[in-house]
Amino acid sequence: MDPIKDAVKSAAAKIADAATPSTVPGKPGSGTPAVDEPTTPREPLPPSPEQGTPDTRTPTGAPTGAPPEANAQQGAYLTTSAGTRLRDTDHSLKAGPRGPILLQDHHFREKITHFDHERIPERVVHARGAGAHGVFTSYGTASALTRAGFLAKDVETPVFVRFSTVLGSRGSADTVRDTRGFATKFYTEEGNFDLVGNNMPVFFIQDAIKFPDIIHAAKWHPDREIPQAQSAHDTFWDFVSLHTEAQHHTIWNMSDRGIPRSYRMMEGFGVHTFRLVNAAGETVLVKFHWKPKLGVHSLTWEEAQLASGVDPDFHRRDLYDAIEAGAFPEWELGVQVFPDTEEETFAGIDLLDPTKIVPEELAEVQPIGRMVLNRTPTNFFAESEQVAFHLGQLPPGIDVTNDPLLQGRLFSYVDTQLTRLAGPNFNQIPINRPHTQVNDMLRDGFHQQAVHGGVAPYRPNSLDEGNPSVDKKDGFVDVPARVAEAPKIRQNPVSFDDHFSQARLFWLSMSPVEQEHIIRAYSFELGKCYEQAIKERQLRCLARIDPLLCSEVATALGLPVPSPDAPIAEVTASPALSQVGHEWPADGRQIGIVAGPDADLAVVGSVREAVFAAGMTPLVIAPHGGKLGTLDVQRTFATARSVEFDALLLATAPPPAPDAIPARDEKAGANGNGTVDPRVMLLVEEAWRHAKAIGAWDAGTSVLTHAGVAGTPGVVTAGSATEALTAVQELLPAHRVWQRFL
Ligand code: HDE
Repeated sequence: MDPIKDAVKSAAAKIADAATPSTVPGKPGSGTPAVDEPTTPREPLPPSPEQGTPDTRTPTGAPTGAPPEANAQQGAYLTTSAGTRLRDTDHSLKAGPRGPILLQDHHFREKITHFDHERIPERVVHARGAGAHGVFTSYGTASALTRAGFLAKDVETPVFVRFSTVLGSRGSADTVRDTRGFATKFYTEEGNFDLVGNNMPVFFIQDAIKFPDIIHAAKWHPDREIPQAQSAHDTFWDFVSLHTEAQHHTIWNMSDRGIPRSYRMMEGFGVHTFRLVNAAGETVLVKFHWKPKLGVHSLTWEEAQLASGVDPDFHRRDLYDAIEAGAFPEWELGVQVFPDTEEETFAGIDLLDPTKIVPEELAEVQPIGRMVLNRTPTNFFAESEQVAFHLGQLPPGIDVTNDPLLQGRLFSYVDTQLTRLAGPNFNQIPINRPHTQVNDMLRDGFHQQAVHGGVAPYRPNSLDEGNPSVDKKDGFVDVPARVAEAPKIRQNPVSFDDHFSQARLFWLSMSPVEQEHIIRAYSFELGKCYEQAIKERQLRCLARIDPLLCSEVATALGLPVPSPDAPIAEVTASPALSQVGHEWPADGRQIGIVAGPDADLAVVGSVREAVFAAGMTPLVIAPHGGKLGTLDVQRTFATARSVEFDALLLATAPPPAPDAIPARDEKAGANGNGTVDPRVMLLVEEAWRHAKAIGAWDAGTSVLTHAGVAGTPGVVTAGSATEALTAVQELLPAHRVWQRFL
């Protein structure tokens, strides 16, 4: 049995008798717009089927029973914010048609005043991000370790996840080289649990007091406010080369992990060590890991740069489109478990040092549950922007350790919301409302949503007959961990002094092609620095990590190769850190299909449906927009760039289209051979350069010959569309045709 052939056959049958072939994601609204302006009053449109909203809870966590639409605007008519219907919102109230606007125009003033205050401060870090709703299902495998109810067997917990970059402003590009945030809010029945992690398991600093320093260094220069959203500049390298505990995180950023292909293809890490406590009061130390179902994959550096211009919303769009297409992003949550000993070390690794990992080969990641993201937000601001994560939101059964980075974060995450969300009541915003009863004795403050009853928000009280009580049985457990007797001192443990051994471990764990990418990343970033002293200082750090890495980057910079000023650490590699050499599902991948009027359009239609049937998204690329026969065109030769596609299929060799002239489209200036449209040639060359699978049939195969790529690895010259698609599908699980990079 051949599933692709079957899919092609059944899709072909479907196309033959159906008027509604599958549609690609990206529909902007839930309605169908008419060309003429609609004039008949109607109720607001419902959300699109893939959209979710915050649960309809009161500010104090009670279910309201209202449908999700109750969160949104009501009624068919335009009103003031106080609900009065309006006759006109197009003209201000003036003293005659040519007169000044009257101060009495309360509608004008309300409309403009509210508009003037639409923006709130963006996050100090992680300003650029995107969120989605989902559900976490626990396997129960952690229930012996923790009393947390949501980790008991088969318990389902709603979640909201926000992914982000760290350095850029809200409007910056998604695909810059940076760490990514991976913050999850579990709405558990014992209160919200916020697991606020990153896509890298280590951090730049060991002590929270250094956070403003690293961020001031990594963000733009304060005089010119450049560069935006990248670390390739003097202040970043100045800091990390001096404050060498940053070197381990820095090499992660310089690796392919710094430019993920998709949020769906990122690992997540809690970074710090946490303490779990079970019903018997027994404790273990753990590190949290999110493992993506689709594997960990990255863009190439050139793709990342192109995407920043062609589609700055690359990761956002990918997340939303995947959910809309039903390719729901999925992760397994796992823990590395360590005995809770007095030294708080494992295999000689200090578990309180957030610049260190414990290799998975030493402590395997044990799966404890599965998260599926299945709804996009209905309103970006209300959900992704107003969601407020806080490390201190922990359910009974999960506690913190003395990691000095974690300890500082426990302060910062509430503090920052006071400005960003304008007051202390941010947990009453719909997306932050717990899905359980709230009785907190916190009162008043800006934007208070609750109407608190009673007269005694204090304890002890008798006037409210003792309400609220503390719960000595099931309440939050502060584990009575021992604190060693010690002087009060501004100092780190000695074990924190090792800044290079794990940077070397990471380097040694990479495949040759990944090492090449790291060399190039350092060369690019340091090459963008102005000051030679900073480059020389960073080269000294690289000399402590690896001689080859150091000498290759020094050569690129045109600088002498320094000798290490201390012996290079002897470490064992951790193969689990490499992204290459595994195979993963290709769900939600985007397949570009080059077609034209001369292609066999029935076959193109069948291929398109087969791609859908395989859980991926086909995008038809044609000389012009609109339709090719009965097929909808998604991209034109002028708008398509290879970065959007995970693989390319060619159904024909389209001749130059009428707009293939450089004055209209500069891309047409490249690669013209007069036979094939030059933009198609560019598409193929880029896809080839980025090591993507390419398949062609019929006249499409001649494009491969013209481009000089026929017969090279991962380029399929096929006798039929089915053969081409099958071969490309076999190549996709490896993510790229890695041989092309060697
Ligand atoms: Fe954060 N971090 N952080 N951070 N962080 C914030 O909180 C902070 C750190 C992380 O999608 C801020 O609400 C300090 C490590 C994510 O809304 C702020 C320190 C890790 C997000 C803040 C750290 C993170 C934030 C900014 C050093 C990975 C985005 C806005 C002690 C484990 C959450 C906000 C979202 C956001 C402070 C270090 C992850 C200012 C002081 C380590 C994913 O409170």
